[in-house]
Amino acid sequence: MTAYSEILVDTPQNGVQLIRLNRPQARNALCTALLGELDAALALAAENDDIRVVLLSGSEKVFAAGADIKEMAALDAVGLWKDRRPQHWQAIRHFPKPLIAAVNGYCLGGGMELAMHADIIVAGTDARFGQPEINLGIIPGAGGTQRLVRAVGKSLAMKLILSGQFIGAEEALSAGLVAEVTQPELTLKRANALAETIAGKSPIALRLAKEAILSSFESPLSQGLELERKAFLFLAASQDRQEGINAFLEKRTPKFTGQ
Ligand code: DAK
Repeated sequence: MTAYSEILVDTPQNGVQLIRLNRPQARNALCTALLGELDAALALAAENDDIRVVLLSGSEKVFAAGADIKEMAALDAVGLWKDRRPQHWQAIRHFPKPLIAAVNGYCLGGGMELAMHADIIVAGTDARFGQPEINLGIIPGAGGTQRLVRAVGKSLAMKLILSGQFIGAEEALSAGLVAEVTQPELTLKRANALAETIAGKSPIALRLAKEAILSSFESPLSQGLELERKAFLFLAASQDRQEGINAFLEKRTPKFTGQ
């Protein structure tokens, strides 16, 4: 059993692993230890066939207030050179299963970048999204300049990153940053219901769908279409595809095994 101090890792239920950021005294600021634990928990989740989807949340009041500013302040050039955080971010980026973020309250800086590493964001109406790094004389360092512009377009990304201003959940929804907005007390419940729905699908199809969608950010359309075609063909060899089709024809619910 892995022991964690900065995150809470629940027992998986119905194929969903809930991971909660748990540094309330620092508004869930993403210190290196927290990122390391998240990296480790995701590595275990990636290997565990009982886990089909990971649900990531903060507390009821804050998702995460960004990188740990106190820790960052203590890093000199050599400290930054040895910094392990980029490796942890890489691991989060490469997590192969669906990752859903349930966001309540502040979701700022590195916290917003973490939410943007998720495949789907479900937010409470109390969520506040922002990239306030500019107020510290820095810029986003975990992909914010790249992912935010892809999520919401140039003008709003520029406004958020250059001004440090926040937006609320409804604006984030209309901009395409989040997939769904709920009452704050229902955020986790709603995100969990979505996670359970996804967890019932074929794990192989989920993995390939995620890979294909993410590849659209990296490659020209022709290459993305080629990847999709090959993934589609690959799935023809899976038992899950047979099961999905048989279940439809037999008018029953499919039971996907990941084979
Ligand atoms: N880091 C460290 N401590 C933080 C913190 C943070 N980001 N945010 C809050 N805290 C601490 C406060 O210092 C305070 O500690 P004590 O004074 O009690 O010891 C405690 O949490 C409570 O904070 P507040 O009193 O301020 O709480 P409020 O509820 O009034 O306000 C707030 C909540 C989230 C609005 C406020 O705390 C705030 O503005 N926090 C800072 C937000 C911010 O500027 N975030 C951006 C940080 S820069 C990189 C990857 C990523 C990044 C950089 C590099 N690489 C891989 C290279 C990302 C950079 C950032 O995110």
